[in-house]
Parts: sequence; C-alpha cells; structure tokens
Amino acid sequence: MERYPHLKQTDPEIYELIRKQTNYESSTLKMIASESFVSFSVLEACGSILTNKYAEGYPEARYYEGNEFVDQIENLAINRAKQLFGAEHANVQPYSGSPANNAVYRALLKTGDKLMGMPVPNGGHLTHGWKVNFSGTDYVQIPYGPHPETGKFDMDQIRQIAKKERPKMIWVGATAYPHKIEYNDFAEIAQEIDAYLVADIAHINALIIAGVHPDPVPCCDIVSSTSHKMLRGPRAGFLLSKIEDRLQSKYFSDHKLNLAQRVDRAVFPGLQGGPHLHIIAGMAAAFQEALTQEFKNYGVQIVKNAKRLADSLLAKGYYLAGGGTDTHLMILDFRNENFTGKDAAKALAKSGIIANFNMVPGDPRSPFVTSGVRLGTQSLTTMGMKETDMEKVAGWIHRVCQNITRIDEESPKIRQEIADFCSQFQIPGITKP
Ligand code: DSN
Repeated sequence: MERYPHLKQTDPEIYELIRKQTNYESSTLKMIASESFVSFSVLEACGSILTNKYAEGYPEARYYEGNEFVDQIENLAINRAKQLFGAEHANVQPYSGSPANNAVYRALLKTGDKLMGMPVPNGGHLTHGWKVNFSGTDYVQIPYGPHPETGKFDMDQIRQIAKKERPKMIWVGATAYPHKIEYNDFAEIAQEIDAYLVADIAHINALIIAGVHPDPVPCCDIVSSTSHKMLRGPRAGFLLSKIEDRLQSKYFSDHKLNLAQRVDRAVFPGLQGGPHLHIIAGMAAAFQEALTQEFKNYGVQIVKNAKRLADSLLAKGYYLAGGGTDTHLMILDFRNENFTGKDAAKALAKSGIIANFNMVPGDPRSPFVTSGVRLGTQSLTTMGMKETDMEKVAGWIHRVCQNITRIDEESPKIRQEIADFCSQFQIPGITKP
C-alpha cells in the first residue's frame, strides 16, 4: 500500500521530502545516540484525529468538554508509565524533555536557587543548568562531571562539592556519559544535604526497563524522561515522581500541595496549555510495547552491541572517552588527531554513518568543532543488528577515519556498501509490519 496517499496528492513537495528522508534513514546507519525508529502503531496513534482536540487540564478535570475518550487515553498512558517504571505518580503531558525539565525547576526551586548539574561539555544537558539555557540564567548551576582521568563519576569529589555548596537540587543524568549511574550513591549525598534528587533518564530509559542499569525510581524525588530516543515513542516528555515531598517541611511548609500535585501544577497551567493528545496516545502505545519481554531483550542487546562496537574500535587503536561503555553510547576521542570531531562527523555522514560531533571531557577544541564523535547503538539494535554486525560497523568507521583527507573519493563506495547492508534488515515504521 502506498504511504501518505493524500499528502502525495495535495502537497507533493512535502510528500517527496518525507519519502526522501525515509529512504535516507533506511539506507544509512542511524547512530545518533538520541534517535530511534518508532513502530507503525506509534506512528498511527501520532497521526490520528486526536491532534484536533483540546483538553486543558487533567483526566476528569478538564476545562473543555468532549473528553470522555481522551481521558481514558491519558489515563492509559499514565497507568502504563507507572507500571513500566514502578512509579507512584506520572505526568505524560510535557511536550518534550526540555519542557519536562523546566517543570521540575518550577516544582522544586525558586529563581536564583542553586542546583548541581553537569555542564554540557561534561556530558550534561542544556536544561541541567547550562549557562545559555533558562536553567543557567534563572538558577545557579554548581557544576560537576566525570573525573578527567577515569571518565567516571568520583563520588567522593561529588560529595565534597555538594557539602560545600549545598544545592537545593541535584540533577543526575547525561547525554554523553558512557557508564552506569549508581543513583543510590547520589541519593545518599542528596539526603546528607537535604537536596532533592532528580534523575534525567531520557538517554537510558530502555536500559533501566531491561534491568541492565540501576533503577532511579525508588531513590529519586522526580525522574524526568523523553519518550522518544531509545524508548521508541513519540517526540515528548514525561515525569515520574513520588506523591509526598520528603523535604516539604524544610522548603514548602506553607504549601498545601504535595510533590505530585506540584509537578502537575508546574506542567499545567504553569508552563503549558492543551496537552498533545495524539502524542499522548502514541506514548501509551510505546509504553505498551516497552512492557513486553521483547523490549527488555532489546535493552540488553543495545548494551551488548555497544560493548562490541567499543571493543572493535579500541582494537583498531581508537580512543574512547571514559575508556569504553556500559550504555548505548560511546564517544570517539580525536584529541590526538589533526582532524576535528566535526570533520569526522561530516566524513562519516557522507559515507552513510550518521552521528554527531560532541565535546570530550577536557576538550581543547571549541563546541562548534569539538574533538569527539558520539555514537549510539539503539537504532541499529532496533533494526535487528547483533554483535558481529557491530564489527562491520567498526570497520566502516575505521575506513572513513583513515581516508578522511580523501573522503570524496572513498565515501561513495562505503555509502553503497552500507546501503546494501541496511537493506538486509527490517525497520519498524518503515519496512517492518
Ligand atoms: N538532543 C538530545 C541528545 O542528542 O542527546 C538531548 O536532548
């Protein structure tokens, strides 16, 4: 059956560009660590008539009429999120990860309060207090990061910073940290200084669901996530929280609302208007897929693939920030090369390997060029690739880096080999029924 027949007829320009992007994504290696492929079911829910509806408020407490069925949809999304993560409370309305994180600030802090978070060059997210983001201009970031030598968190050093600065909140989570995060260690520190602990698990939620990474839900006050990335849902965010606020008497003694209510209030009406119901339906569909054993197997395989890719690259003489990976991602470290991370990312893309340039810890180059390239295995795992396929991928990455000065000559050959290779796999939402 032809895809998008109506669009093809009414808007051939957009139709053609979507078709080209689809072909591009199915004939290249999608290695951006924050992307994935969603199923046809998720696409159908997101493309449904729910996009037409306004439903400001929450289920059974809306400011608009006509919400009998959308209330049931949002409740399904909420309940599946709670079941998936074992959470006391879930809010599925944030439009994406940054609005979700913005709501965390509104629920927990006052303007000018101190928070501990990782700066972007250390592997943190913009919304963890980075200076050019609202979280860095309206609040005060106390920075921390992986130890420059080991590339791993040094909990003694982090405790020392926390005790000296006494932030009101600690963010734990990253966009470019290749190791497991021990949330309990952070929780001990947060308790010692009466700080809220908030985990941002957008990058690694499937690894937590699969049980290959520690679970932040029992020991964190709030857990923030996106539903895209490795969770393979729509472009959106969600928040999990405790119901009661363990620090209420210290920071919110005159407040009538508990933590869950403050989170909900922060999202709506604090920051957002009408929820995107088509996206919430897509999120519910993705959560249902994530509740299966197949999804857990996928989470396990992501890490196996990443480890094999990392080992293959190390064996070829490459450096990886932090020495390797126990997540879905790794960062090739080109500090010793006479090309930049950006040069490498462009050469890789030309050859059919799509990644992004990324700072490495202690990067001497500017964020506009960097010395690193971040690679993730979740999309390749979604296509069905296994460890031996990762060895082939490492081989292509090596060929690109070796031929970087004559990439225009070499890339068409590699691009074709990769397209032939990709055609052997089924891709959810594209070719897989
Ligand atoms: N932009 C995302 C990433 O690539 O990691 C974070 O939100």
